[in-house]
Parts: sequence; C-alpha cells; structure tokens
Amino acid sequence: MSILDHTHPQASADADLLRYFPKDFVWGAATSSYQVEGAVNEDGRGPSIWDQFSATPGKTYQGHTGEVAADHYHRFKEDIALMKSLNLGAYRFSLSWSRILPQGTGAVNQAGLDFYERLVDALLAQDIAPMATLYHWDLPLALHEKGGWLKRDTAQAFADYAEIVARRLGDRVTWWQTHNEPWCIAYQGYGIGIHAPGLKDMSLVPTVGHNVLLSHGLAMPRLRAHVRPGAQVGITLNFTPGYGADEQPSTLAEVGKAARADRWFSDPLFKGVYPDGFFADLGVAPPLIKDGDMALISTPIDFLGVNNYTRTLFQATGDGSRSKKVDLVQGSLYTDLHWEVYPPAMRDVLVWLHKEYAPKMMLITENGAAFVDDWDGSSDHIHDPLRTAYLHDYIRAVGEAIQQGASVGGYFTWSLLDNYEWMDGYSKRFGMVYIDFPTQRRIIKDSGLWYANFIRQYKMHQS
Ligand code: GCO
Repeated sequence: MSILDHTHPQASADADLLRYFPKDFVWGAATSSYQVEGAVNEDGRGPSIWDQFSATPGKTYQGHTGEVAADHYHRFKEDIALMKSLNLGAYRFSLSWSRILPQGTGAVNQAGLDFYERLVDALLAQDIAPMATLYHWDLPLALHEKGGWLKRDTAQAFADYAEIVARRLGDRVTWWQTHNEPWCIAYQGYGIGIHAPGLKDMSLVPTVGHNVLLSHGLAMPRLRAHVRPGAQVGITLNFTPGYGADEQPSTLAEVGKAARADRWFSDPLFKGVYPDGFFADLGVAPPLIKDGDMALISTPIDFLGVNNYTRTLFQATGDGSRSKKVDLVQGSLYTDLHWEVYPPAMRDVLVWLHKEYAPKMMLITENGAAFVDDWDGSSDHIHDPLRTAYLHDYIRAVGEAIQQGASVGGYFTWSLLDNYEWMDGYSKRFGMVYIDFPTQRRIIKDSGLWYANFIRQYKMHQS
C-alpha cells in the first residue's frame, strides 16, 4: 500500500492492522488544560506558573500565551460533538489545579470543580469515557512562590488536591492519571528552563523529579479511596529511546545514557529504585530520599500511560572519539518540531516496557505530529496526508507491539485540537481538528476523518 492509499480519509484499513487490536481497545484523543481551555481569569481561577512564564518577554514564540487558547472552556460542548463525530471512545483532558484551588491549597473554588463536572457529564452523555490527568504542568503560582516542586510540601498539597477532585468526580471518571511526563516537569522546567517555571539549574532537577514522584505516591491511596470500583489509576511517562548508527564505544555510551534517562521515572515506579548512574550522567547529586519514600512511590498502579513521538539516533564523529545526536537522518521524514518520524521506536518502547516491568496495562496517552497545515481561509477541508500517514504508521507499530505480547489497552492521539504548544505558542499544529484562532472556527482535518473511519472499521470488525 502506498502512503496515498492509506491516507485517503475513506481508505479501508488493512485487515491485519485491525486484527492486531483486541476487543474493547480504546481509541481516544488528548488535550491539556493550559493548552486548550483559555478563560484564565474566569470564575475564580488562580494564576499558574504558565500564566507567569508565558507573560515573560522572550519565553514563548511571539509572546503567545494560553489566555484564550482553543477556548475549550466555553466551547467544550461543541468539542464533544466533534469527538462524537470522530467516533472517539475516550477523551483525555487535564484539570487546572488553580481553577480548583486558586492558591494551590486552602479554599476550594467550587466554580472550578463545577466546570470539570459539566465537562465529564457532557462526555458521559455522549458515551465518551473521561480520562482525567490531575497535573499537566500548570502548577498554581502561589505554590511556586513557596518553593514549588522543590518542596516536599507541594507533594502533600498535590495529594490533598487529588482527593478534592476524586471526591467530586470519583463516581464518574473511568481513568485517572496523577501526572503527565514528570521528566519534562523536572528537566525542561527546572534544568534547562524552556518550560515554566523557567529555572536553569541542573542541580535542582533530581529533587523536583523526586517530589513529583512522591506526590504521585501520596495521591494514589487518596484517589483509590474515592473513585468508583473498576476505575483505573495510573501515571503518564514520556519515552524517547536512543539508537546507535554504529557500534563505537562512544555511541554505545550515549545510547546507554538515553536508556537511563528513559528509566528515570519508570524504575522508581515499578522497582522502587533510581536507575544506576543516571544522576552521574546528569552530573548532579541524587535527591534526598527519606525512609519510606521509595515504597510509597512504587505503590502499584493500574496502568502506565506511555507518550512517544520520536527517537534519538547517535553516531560517532569522524575521528570516532565521541558520538552525538544525528541532526538529520538520511531518508527520514521530520515533523514541524524537527522530530524524526520513526514508528519502530513506539513498538520497541512498548515491548521493552512489557518485558522490563510487566505493567498490568499500558495506554498510549499521547502520540501525534505537528505539520504545517494550509488552509485557504474558506474551505471546509484541510489536507494533511503527512499527519495521517504518521498516525497510521504509529498505530501499526502499536499493533506490532501487541502482537509481540505487550498489553496495550488504548491509544490517544495528541491532539484532538490545534492548541497552545507551550514555548512554540500557536505556531505548531498537532490537532486532528484545525482551529482558526482568530475566529475559533473548527474544521476536522483529513487526519481526523481518517481516524474516525479507522475507528468505525475497527468497531465493525469487532462486532
Ligand atoms: C506532552 C506534552 C504535550 C505537548 C506534545 C507536543 O505531554 O508531551 O505535554 O502537551 O503539546 O507533547 O509537544
């Protein structure tokens, strides 16, 4: 089959691709609060570190902020209708902590909880299962001002917040996730400073990572106490595996470092230890670990959320003395974020996770691609064959992992909507639905039509 055959929105899915996926496999799409909601000053929401970071000159593309974003706060019903027409079985969203607790702790803003309750009820009314992520990077600013993730108190505050949410929504939400990508929270936010809160101090990174893990461990029993029987509680990690273009010792060393970085959070969660050598790779001291921390962190989870977009390829330099990342792999396609399209990495990550930790269940909680979309300003169509091909090929890779024994129960595209791509603002589009930001008009892209058609065929194949 050529790329054009399978990127046609009405293409019939190859039968063996459909066969890979077990019964009751969940097909969904994902977003996050700060990236889509907007309404940052409404109904009592308190500021988060992303409001502050994005308002700081020079931090984001052309100073873009999430002030309006995709206006999902006001348009969630329209967006749920779009989800329905895409045949989605589930929607992964995150909650804004500072909508619910404007100061991070203390007084609860009922209007914030009310919003998520309306969202969840509207999803359920359409038979779309809600997946709630409690933290997708938007720490209440008030907590940051008291030390943020550098403080163990923040872990405690997170567990309190988790319980408040679970008490309100626990009877209705199927899937719960404590965190999204602790790796990014710690490394990008505190180490290299490209994300909020924008600190650039590698020595802080282990402590931040540890406190985020601790907050997860503290929240687990608080969630379990208030969610309905059968609800699943987990966490999402991001994985970017390293490969070697040669077998030089320096290349193997880089690949080894990448492997340890991929284990930074999964080893503590599943084995109760940090990967040997990881902090030395970063050139920093390990975090302070108190008695009982690792046992708490490795509390069993019901599922592991896996985010994968790309890989890193390392190659020895001319004289073979050192190796570095290959910036442009010959023959590879790159997305608009300059991420190499490499579906085998998805398969490899899932098979490795399965063998290494045997999680009860894995869900792909994010996978997708930014490509430039051309819209002529009037038509109802957006042709995005590269995004469709990306989704098709990565879904196939997930299927291959399942065939090799990995237990995967669902797949969520990143993203449902074009949205606020953090430091890149609105300049990068990941959506299956196009958003014309000045008018907030929504147009389902060909990739969305393709996904809807694929899900429809999957359902027919099951029945
Ligand atoms: C993530 C990110 C998303 C990004 C996406 C593309 O969880 O990785 O949080 O919010 O928008 O990954 O960079």
